[in-house]
Amino acid sequence: MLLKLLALCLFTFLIYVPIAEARIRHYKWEVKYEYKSPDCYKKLVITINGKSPGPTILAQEGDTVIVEVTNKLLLENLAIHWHGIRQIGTPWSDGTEGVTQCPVVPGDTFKYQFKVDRAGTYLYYAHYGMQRESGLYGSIRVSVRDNFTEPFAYDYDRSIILTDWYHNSTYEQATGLSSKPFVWVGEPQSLLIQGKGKFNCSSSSLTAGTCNTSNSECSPYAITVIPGKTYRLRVASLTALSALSFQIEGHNMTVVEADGHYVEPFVVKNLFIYSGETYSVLIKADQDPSRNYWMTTSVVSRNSTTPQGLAFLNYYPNHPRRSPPTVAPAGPIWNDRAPRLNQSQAIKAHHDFIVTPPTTSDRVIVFLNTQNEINGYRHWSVNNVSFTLPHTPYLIALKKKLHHVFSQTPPPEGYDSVNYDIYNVSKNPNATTSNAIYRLGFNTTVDIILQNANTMNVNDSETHPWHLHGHDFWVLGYGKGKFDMNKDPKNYNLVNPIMKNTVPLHPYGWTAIRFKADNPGAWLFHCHIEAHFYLGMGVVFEEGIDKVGELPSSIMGCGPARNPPVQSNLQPQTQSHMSLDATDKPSSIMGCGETKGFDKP
Ligand SMILES: *[C@@H]1O[C@H](CO)[C@@H](O)[C@H](O)[C@H]1NC(C)=O
Ligand SMILES: *[C@@H]1O[C@H](CO)[C@@H](O)[C@H](O)[C@H]1NC(C)=O
Ligand SMILES: *[C@@H]1O[C@H](CO)[C@@H](O)[C@H](O)[C@H]1NC(C)=O
Ligand SMILES: *[C@@H]1O[C@H](CO)[C@@H](O)[C@H](O)[C@H]1NC(C)=O
Ligand SMILES: *[C@@H]1O[C@H](CO)[C@@H](O)[C@H](O)[C@H]1NC(C)=O
Ligand SMILES: *[C@@H]1O[C@H](CO)[C@@H](O)[C@H](O)[C@H]1NC(C)=O
Ligand SMILES: *[C@@H]1O[C@H](CO)[C@@H](O)[C@H](O)[C@H]1NC(C)=O
Ligand SMILES: *[C@@H]1O[C@H](CO)[C@@H](O)[C@H](O)[C@H]1NC(C)=O
Ligand SMILES: *[C@@H]1O[C@H](CO)[C@@H](O)[C@H](O)[C@H]1NC(C)=O
Ligand SMILES: *[C@@H]1O[C@H](CO)[C@@H](O)[C@H](O)[C@H]1NC(C)=O
Ligand SMILES: *[C@@H]1O[C@H](CO)[C@@H](O)[C@H](O)[C@H]1NC(C)=O
Ligand SMILES: *[C@@H]1O[C@H](CO)[C@@H](O)[C@H](O)[C@H]1NC(C)=O
Ligand SMILES: [Cu+2]
Repeated sequence: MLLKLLALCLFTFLIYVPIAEARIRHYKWEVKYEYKSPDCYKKLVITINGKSPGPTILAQEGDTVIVEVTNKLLLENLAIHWHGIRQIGTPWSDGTEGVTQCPVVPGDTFKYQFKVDRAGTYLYYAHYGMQRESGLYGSIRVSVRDNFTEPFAYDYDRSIILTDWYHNSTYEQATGLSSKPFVWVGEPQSLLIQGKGKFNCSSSSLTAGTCNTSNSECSPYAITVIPGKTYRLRVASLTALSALSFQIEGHNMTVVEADGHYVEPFVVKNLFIYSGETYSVLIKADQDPSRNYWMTTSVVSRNSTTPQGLAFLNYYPNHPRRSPPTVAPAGPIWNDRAPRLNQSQAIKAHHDFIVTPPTTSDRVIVFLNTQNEINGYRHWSVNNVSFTLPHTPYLIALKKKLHHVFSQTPPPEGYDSVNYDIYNVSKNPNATTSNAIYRLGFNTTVDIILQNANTMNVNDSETHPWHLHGHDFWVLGYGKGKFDMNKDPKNYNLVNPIMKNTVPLHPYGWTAIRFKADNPGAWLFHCHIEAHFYLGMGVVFEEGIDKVGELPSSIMGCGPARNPPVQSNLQPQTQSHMSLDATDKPSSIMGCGETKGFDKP
């Protein structure tokens, strides 16, 4: 125990270096596998400094965050994505393996450095294969500038992350998904709230010692509240598969923030939340204080067998482990789509914080979301193309003009909307795999229409949460059925659209978004469901590659020789600018495929 504490002290430290207003938040993380029992079932979990969820990054708007990550996974590569952070001027720190960097190989230390330029609720997690669902994730909470007043008031600020949890390893899952016949991952065994859930250990035949409901690691998560106080609860979802409904028994929630943007407040009894989304809700501890209340998550959009996720809202001074005297309220009907679409449409920018979108766009790309088969292997695709990552990350390939390392045939801008029946099972025999990308004119305005369709099962269409790296986009609208290019754009919300980085595509529906291609780099846009992206549901956008600063050469490559020692005496000038020509650049994004040893001094 003492040794563990000492190790923690050595690896967990935080330095505040004041530079005028902005500061540097410096973290050192050690990532490894450990046996944990988050839902009472013992399995290997990826931890950061011994924890899953990992430490919360606390910063203030304008600060620079530096995270030095040491990969102690022994046999597995690593990359960490900073979800919602646009990485303006630091596209090499996006942490997207295959797009912006080579993986961090076991034993290596990688230094991520970026500016958190906007207050809000963000996330981080592994972005290598399906690694995220092994437990490497956490919150980033960026507070407002000192003299800034938010459009709502609260007494305390809390963060929770909602996940789903599988007992099979990512290796077992990836093997099944990549096999013929296809083995689907199935519904998760549990739902976790801030890394804690409860599996019914007696419900299946388990080896003795692998599942114990008395294990303190799986006692329900509790948020303690003081009667009468108002809490800002930052709720995020990082599920591998499930769309969720989050609810607090007896307490309404006022939605005030979404993906780092202030929302025109509205009250909900339950919050629908999709993987990759973050919300802040306000709750008032104004109920009978003599008892505790249930906080629940329930799967929606899938006919799931997974039991509800349970946590407690603990009214002080009741014991935090004291179970509420009631039966946990059931979630909404899983296949009732109307309230989900309604909530999506209800999210508008706060009237004092509207960022007006450009009224027209320069390019419209339609993405038909389907499930396909290619040579008998199951895939997910957009416009019949199932995306694969090249061996050389795009950012490096593009910057170094290594055009032969990925397909130069432009991917389709749309699909045959006249003849395609989105309600019927489509076998899509012509689906192909490709690693081609969309090249966007720098600073142009781009519209993306996400179009949903039937899967390969009769009467089945999934919810796909789409996440864009490097940008926030305006959410112009949602609709049912097939998007009508002549009619639907007339109803776009150009008045007060919310800006987000993750948006759901509802079953058999469409979602329209708009963004400015003004952040030089290569950016992934993908479904946030682990298995769907793993099997091809994603695309990459390139914009302004010529404006990307010289890619780092000091840390090119994946071995320690190409990883120079980390500078400890960071110069305020260099750090606060994060400029493209700074000398302290992470060349550690290079070092696999053809970039190995590239530009080596
Ligand atoms: C906020 O503080 C910064 C520096 O701390 C100052 O430059 C700025 O003028 C202040 N803004 C307001 C509105 O007070
Ligand atoms: C879990 O892994 C086992 C192999 O260990 C495999 O037989 C089983 O099909 C997997 N289950 C799912 C749902 O993927
Ligand atoms: C757990 O599973 C057992 C066996 O299926 C069942 O009898 C019991 O009711 C379950 N317990 C809970 C809390 O669901
Ligand atoms: C389950 O865990 C409790 C608490 O740690 C322990 O007392 C008990 O012996 C364990 N049961 C089994 C079957 O391992
Ligand atoms: C929650 O909101 C509903 C509808 O506005 C209202 O009827 C109910 O009384 C509210 N509940 C609480 C506990 O405030
Ligand atoms: C949902 O699944 C259950 C079995 O788990 C099945 O009995 C039921 O018919 C399904 N509902 C629908 C609407 O498909
Ligand atoms: C739609 O959402 C609004 C805002 O949350 C709510 O007031 C209204 O009751 C909802 N309507 C339905 C039919 O769910
Ligand atoms: C995808 O394949 C289907 C079925 O073969 C076809 O109807 C559709 O037009 C194709 N879409 C594209 C973009 O090629
Ligand atoms: C689905 O397609 C099949 C043939 O591929 C056709 O027989 C059937 O009528 C279609 N169903 C609907 C609802 O359009
Ligand atoms: C598949 O593609 C080939 C040539 O590219 C075309 O002739 C054929 O009609 C396509 N089939 C379908 C079902 O779309
Ligand atoms: C980008 O476009 C806007 C107009 O939409 C223009 O004001 C701005 O100067 C452009 N920026 C660059 C870097 O070209
Ligand atoms: C299709 O599925 C929906 C829910 O997903 C269900 O409400 C509906 O009854 C189903 N229709 C048929 C024809 O099975
Ligand atoms: Cu998906």
